[in-house]
Amino acid sequence: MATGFFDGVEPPKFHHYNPDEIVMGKRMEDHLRFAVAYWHSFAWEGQDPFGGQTFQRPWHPQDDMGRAKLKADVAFEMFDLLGVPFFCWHDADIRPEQGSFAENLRTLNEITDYIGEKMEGSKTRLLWGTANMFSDRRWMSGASTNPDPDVFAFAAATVKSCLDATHKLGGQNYVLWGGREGYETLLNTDMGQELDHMGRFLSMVVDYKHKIGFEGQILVEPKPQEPSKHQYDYDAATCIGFLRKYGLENEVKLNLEQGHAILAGHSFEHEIAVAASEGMLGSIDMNRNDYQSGWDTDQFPNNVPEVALAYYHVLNAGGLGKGGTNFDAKLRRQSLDAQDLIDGHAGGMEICARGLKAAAAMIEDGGLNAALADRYAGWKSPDAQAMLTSDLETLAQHVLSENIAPFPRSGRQEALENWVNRFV
Ligand code: XLS
Ligand code: NI
Ligand code: NI
Repeated sequence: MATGFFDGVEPPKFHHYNPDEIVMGKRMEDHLRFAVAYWHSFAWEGQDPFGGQTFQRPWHPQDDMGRAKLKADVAFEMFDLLGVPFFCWHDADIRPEQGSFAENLRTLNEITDYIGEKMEGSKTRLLWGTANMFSDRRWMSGASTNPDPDVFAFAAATVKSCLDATHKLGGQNYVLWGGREGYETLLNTDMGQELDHMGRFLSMVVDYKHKIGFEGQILVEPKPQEPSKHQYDYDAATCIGFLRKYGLENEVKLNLEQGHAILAGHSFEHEIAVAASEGMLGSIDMNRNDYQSGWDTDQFPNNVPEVALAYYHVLNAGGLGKGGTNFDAKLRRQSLDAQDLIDGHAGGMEICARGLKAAAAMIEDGGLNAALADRYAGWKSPDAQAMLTSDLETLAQHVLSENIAPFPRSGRQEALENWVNRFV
């Protein structure tokens, strides 16, 4: 029975997103793998640092199983309206908040059974599940990095329950984002010990994944700060170093978010290129930050050239694989209507479709990749390759005996930027 929440709403009219259109030999839907983020669309009540809820949905407040089920009913109505193939959740988004671990575990099991039944009547699948280990006050000093061993244990129990639930619902990935895994002041923080605990914790997650036969990817999500002053998973490069240090580089990949890249002082394509160069691109959280405010404003994307460059690097890396494009994006708190939820997502899907098509056109045109290959062409010669296994003395001798005098060549940045402009 319909909830009535979307009564009178105009369904999305797509001009660019066409799930069945073939792009570089693959359906557009299979490239983009869109997901709705349960937390922004259904759990967030519209609060900001200066004011309380603005949305007042019929399923708020979120402390009751009946309302949690209504929320799930509305969520699946929206998934169907949008035709999205995936969704994502934190435990705290889907179950009612009722206090003790045992009670929250019981309600998590009940609501994920309910969601599993809804999935049987829907084409929408679970892209990833995750644990909210940042909102409740117990996490204020961290989850796996908390100085209190009881919180470490609580975090282990929490992730176990969320990995079990993700597995039960056929999730294709499991994400860990450490919003409180960091510090407010170094005066009270033993950073080395906290990093060791975080590494050990992640190893336990990987061990448990194998034990239960979960075939999805384990992903960590970099973000430099907010809510903590400094977060250990600062950016893609920092995460990769961390994973290597704890021997997890073949077990864990990255979930990269546009807004987090900006907070770290990078572009989104920089983060994608860093992960791709190490074979660690797992999935993406698509949103944008306000470039003036400096917060993680989690807005729906609306800049085609930026999105196109992101997908250009995704496509060059071989695509998203088991990952997807999760709209980790929320409405503005004045956008109160059910229609706004549809318009926000539909707009994001359109922008991503345009970005994907532009990226594919750039790849099919081949001009950029040809210019790149040309720039490094000198390294194709056997003599140049031999230098890489040589040594400083031999190379110094080579420069002297051949009278080597390098001749600088243009990097052609303007021409390449003009080239991109033809497609976006
Ligand atoms: C917050 C993060 C969060 C993760 C999931 O900034 O983006 O939403 O994606 O915990
Ligand atoms: Ni974020
Ligand atoms: Ni995110």
